[in-house]
Amino acid sequence: MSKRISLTRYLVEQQRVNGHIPAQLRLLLEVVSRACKRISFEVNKGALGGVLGAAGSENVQGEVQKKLDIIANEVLIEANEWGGHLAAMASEEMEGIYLVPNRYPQGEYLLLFDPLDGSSNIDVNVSIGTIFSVLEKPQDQRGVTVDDFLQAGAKQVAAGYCIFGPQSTLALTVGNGVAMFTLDREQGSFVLIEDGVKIPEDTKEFSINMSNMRHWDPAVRRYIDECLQGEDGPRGKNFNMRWIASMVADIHRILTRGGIFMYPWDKREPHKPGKLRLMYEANPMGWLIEQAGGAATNGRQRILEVQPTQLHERVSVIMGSKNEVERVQRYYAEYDAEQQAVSA
Ligand code: AHM
Ligand code: MG
Repeated sequence: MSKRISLTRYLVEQQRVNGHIPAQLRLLLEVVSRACKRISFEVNKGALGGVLGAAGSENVQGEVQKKLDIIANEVLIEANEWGGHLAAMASEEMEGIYLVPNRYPQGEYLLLFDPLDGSSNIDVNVSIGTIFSVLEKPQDQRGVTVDDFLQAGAKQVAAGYCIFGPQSTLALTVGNGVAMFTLDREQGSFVLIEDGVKIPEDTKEFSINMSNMRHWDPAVRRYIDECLQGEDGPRGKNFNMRWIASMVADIHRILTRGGIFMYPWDKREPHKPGKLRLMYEANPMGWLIEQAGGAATNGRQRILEVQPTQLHERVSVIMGSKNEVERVQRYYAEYDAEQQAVSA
């Protein structure tokens, strides 16, 4: 039998052998993975654990919270607040930042998470997941404020997600490629299933909510129109479509077999740059995708270079197989150039 490598061993190797992560970050990622394990067990109980359904509350963005959104948020906070690795946390489900109480030791990191992404899928037994991102606390003596969190995605020191599907699988990057670990429920530990994950540069699969087609801008319409024309169109090949409505599940598929994922700006709420959140969704997923050889853009700028101006900032998202993402970016550039020419 081939040797099984646990997440614990992988992290120790990242610290000792490759010198890639400090001990504090390794320990923090251990705690996050333990929280993911607990969330996985809660998700698995479903109706038997009384965890399904709405909680009767709304989060800061006015979205209905599910019981499991709240449970997952609490699990992540409880697991992380006393460990001594963190200074503060921020969550899609909380309005402000959560400072580690001063009765606990303070650490040097900031943890951001979407405790349970794909909430609309919780009650229908479709894959959902936890997404997380780790930043360093800026080095000064002040207490932590929201401003400390407003760092571009390129500053992340770790990012990942845990998908709760037929298997619970954790994907992680510390800037040294992407590794995936599946939860062995009998042993209670995450076991390495793939290291050096690579996304094919080309794809025949796109992922977008087609019901929003009439609201898209012309660059996105052009790209999807061409895909839909298949062999008879300019792309000269047939495309397949998948939309799970859980970003974690769509990105997991793309890390596994390639594809392009898009949740672009659209006209329904024109003042918002997009639906998805920069700090909890786009940044961690964008870094994973780049670390696996893919690309991530908002159409006009690399996602990891977008400077956040608020905690719950939203962003237009286009990420996945490199050549397809670059094509969409080119369509944006061509459209912008046409518009400029018209107005000149
Ligand atoms: P959530 O974090 O509230 O679950 O929202 C994010 C989700 C993504 O996982 C998914 O890609 C998208 O929203 C689906 O949106 P839609 O229902 O508009 O297709
Ligand atoms: Mg969510």
